[in-house]
Amino acid sequence: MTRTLEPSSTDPFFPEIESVRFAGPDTDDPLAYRYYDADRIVLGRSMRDHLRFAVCYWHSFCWPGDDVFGEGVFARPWHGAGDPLAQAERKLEVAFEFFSKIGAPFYTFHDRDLAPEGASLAEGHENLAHMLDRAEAAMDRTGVGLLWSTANLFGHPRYAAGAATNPDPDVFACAALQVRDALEAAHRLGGANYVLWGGREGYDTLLNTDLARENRQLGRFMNLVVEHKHKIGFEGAILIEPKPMEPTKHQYDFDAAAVHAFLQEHGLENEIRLNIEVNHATLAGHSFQHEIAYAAAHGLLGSLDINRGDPQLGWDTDQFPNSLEEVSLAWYALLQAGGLGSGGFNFDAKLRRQSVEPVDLFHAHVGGVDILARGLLVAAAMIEDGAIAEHVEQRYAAWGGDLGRSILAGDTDLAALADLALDRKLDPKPVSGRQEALENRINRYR
Ligand code: XUL
Ligand code: CO
Repeated sequence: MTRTLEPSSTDPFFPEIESVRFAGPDTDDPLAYRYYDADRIVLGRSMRDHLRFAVCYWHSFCWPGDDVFGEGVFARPWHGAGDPLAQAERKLEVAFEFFSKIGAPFYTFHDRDLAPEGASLAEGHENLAHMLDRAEAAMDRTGVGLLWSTANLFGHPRYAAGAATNPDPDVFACAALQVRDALEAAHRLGGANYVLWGGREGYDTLLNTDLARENRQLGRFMNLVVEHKHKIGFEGAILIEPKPMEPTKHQYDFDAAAVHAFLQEHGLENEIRLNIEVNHATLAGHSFQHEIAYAAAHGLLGSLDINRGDPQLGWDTDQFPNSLEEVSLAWYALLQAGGLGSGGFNFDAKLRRQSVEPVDLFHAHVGGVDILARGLLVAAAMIEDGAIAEHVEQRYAAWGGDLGRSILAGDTDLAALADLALDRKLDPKPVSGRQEALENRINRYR
């Protein structure tokens, strides 16, 4: 199915593919949904509303399939030499053809995915304005919405030493231009959220880095973004995407807890929430479920980037999800927290480099959507059964008694508790946590 259309062609890029439909678990059609039945009601909401999935523009339509050892292999017509704006226009048409055929309610983009950089800041700004007109028309035509936009503050050489954390305030101002434009783009296109991933906000060595100063700069930048959001009346959520490493040795937004502390320090804990990505959690030494549960426990849950890493590789492989266990446990944490609100599941995932045919984009997303739908069903069964929640409830039941309540209410102090322990000759015994039994129970829900 590899073809060589000119960038200017308006022919369908995926002519062999009709819209992807739900055909049920027994179908043999590899390009049909087996579990994702958009209108099926699960725990009182449609699967469509639970998933709110998004296709990311960058991996699926911008990345040419290169890696550090080799050049691009995908040979999409808009990747070769030619007028960058004409190529961006063709890429946009193909992207919306794909979003429509896969049935995606949302997409996500960086400013530079949509529009070429140009020879100057002014040209880049104009290119984006031009492409936003096209994007708006395509969204009106197809009904595809924007889950979030973001600014690429890591690709251009000026950002080699960071954007907001750069030693040069001129770079900070260039970043402000890009974020203003990308945030206003989200506002104009009715985006549900705006994301900030600190692409190069970190350090490679402390020998050349003033860590405290860079923290102040980053805090100032985030406050400027929030002020601008309110100034223009953007109602979507502002989200930070934690990641511990890559491209820098140490990224400041290491994990949910590090970003939580940063937000509190800069007075932003009620303004910014989190976009949690599966493999960023793994790279930080956590499970995806942990990062979701941490964010939810602190009122910071925003949206999810739903890709995965590889157990043998220590870098960000950005693979499509396919582990039912990982996805189900994430859903369980999510459903217990009441869902994602304005967030959704963004496939920040890319094909393997050998998956050179356009149809591979369909296989990847169909599988990703279906594993999410299946995970939702497992987690819904866990919730409906209630046995696991009941176990947790029982485990902490004593905290509902007089002693537990008085400790948490602040009615006692350390010395009084010490005396109480002695007076009552307390001798608590270990209680089984039942981990194996609970793990066995999970396997019943599949
Ligand atoms: C990088 C990453 C980004 C963000 C958006 O690892 O996940 O694609 O999601 O900038
Ligand atoms: Co991401």
